[in-house]
Amino acid sequence: MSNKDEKPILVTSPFLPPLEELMPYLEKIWESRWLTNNGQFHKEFEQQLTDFLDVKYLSLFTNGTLALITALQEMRITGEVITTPFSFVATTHSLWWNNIKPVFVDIEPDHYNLDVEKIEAAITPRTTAILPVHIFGNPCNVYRMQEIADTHGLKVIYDAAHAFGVRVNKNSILNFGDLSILSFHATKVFNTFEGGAIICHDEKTKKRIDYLKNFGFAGETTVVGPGINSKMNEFQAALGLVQLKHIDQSIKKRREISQFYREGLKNIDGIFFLNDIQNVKHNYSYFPVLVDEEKYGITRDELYEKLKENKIYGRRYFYPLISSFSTYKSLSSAKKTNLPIANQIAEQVLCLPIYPDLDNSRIIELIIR
Ligand code: T4K
Repeated sequence: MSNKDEKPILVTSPFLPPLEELMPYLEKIWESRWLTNNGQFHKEFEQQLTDFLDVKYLSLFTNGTLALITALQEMRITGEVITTPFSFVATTHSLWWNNIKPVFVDIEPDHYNLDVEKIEAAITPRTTAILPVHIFGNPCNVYRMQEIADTHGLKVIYDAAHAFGVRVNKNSILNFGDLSILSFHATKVFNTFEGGAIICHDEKTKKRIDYLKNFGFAGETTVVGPGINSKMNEFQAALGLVQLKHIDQSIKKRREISQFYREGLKNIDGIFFLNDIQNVKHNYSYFPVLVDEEKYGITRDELYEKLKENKIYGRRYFYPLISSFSTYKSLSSAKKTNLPIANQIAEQVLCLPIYPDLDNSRIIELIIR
């Protein structure tokens, strides 16, 4: 087959269950005319997801960004927050929406997460929290992070948008820190078209989060704060219930595709990829590689273009760094000299396509040649 006839391969392709599995749920929604505001499917999905993820309390949201913004509000975070520049821009935007100053700290070169050993130097009297990201689903150093937070009296809110189902030493990654947020966007391992959640560890906190996502209502006539509307609707919740039946299989297939990539790319000079970490259950949400121009012979951007010419659309997540966007680049912590590793990784990273039914052999062949 000529290149012209090849079907494009995008960086991801959302998993969708067979439509007939969803239809009975839609019929129920149509019958009941209960479309949103803590409906039956919302209740069921919230409970099933809490059990599936092995967490204590979880509140569903309409997307991950509103979950992040609300998580910061719930903890009453103000002043300065230490965060990573190597993430999707929504992480830092959630601070901006709360009038909080982001303070960027560099990442570590092994898994591209916030470098815990560089956090203390960035703490000031105005620092109130740390907002780390389990980037590409790889866990941050959660134990050391907590030690630092405890020493300095800081909250930790994890952006776990990539970390659905990830476990460390058999414990859900979502059980660390004060709060964690998830995203169920179309491009994520687990999707409800759009969607998200906040995970917390006690009932009172969940109650307040539930008020905040519903305009601050704590009863028919009581408003306890300036809440927003970030409720998940019944359609999203119904889809979530059906998706949950397929998620284990879906992650298993992603794992096989990751292994195939690793096998195929292992002897290529100048192409680096991440291996599984001992005692971590991964979700294989992304397959980032680093391109070393000197060893591989062409730059990351040249490889990106070459794949594109062959209708393979990898993505340079997360380039450019958040710290280089106009909203944030004037911050003193955004300087390149403060973030050498993040700048280097952002120049070299390319996320290769990964999704359950992908045949990645052509991608590997193109990278080898
Ligand atoms: N924190 C982190 C660390 C995040 O990564 C994200 C979101 C958030 C917070 C915020 O969570 P949400 O508010 O989104 O729930 C995408 C997603 O829009 C975004 O959700 C995600 N991170 C980010 C990493 O990726 P783009 O700008 O790359 O999306 P887009 O439209 O270019 O799509 C990417 C690829 O996926 C394309 O090749 C096409 C394919 N695709 C996309 C959609 C929407 C499909 O095949 N079907 C689809 O429906 O941001």
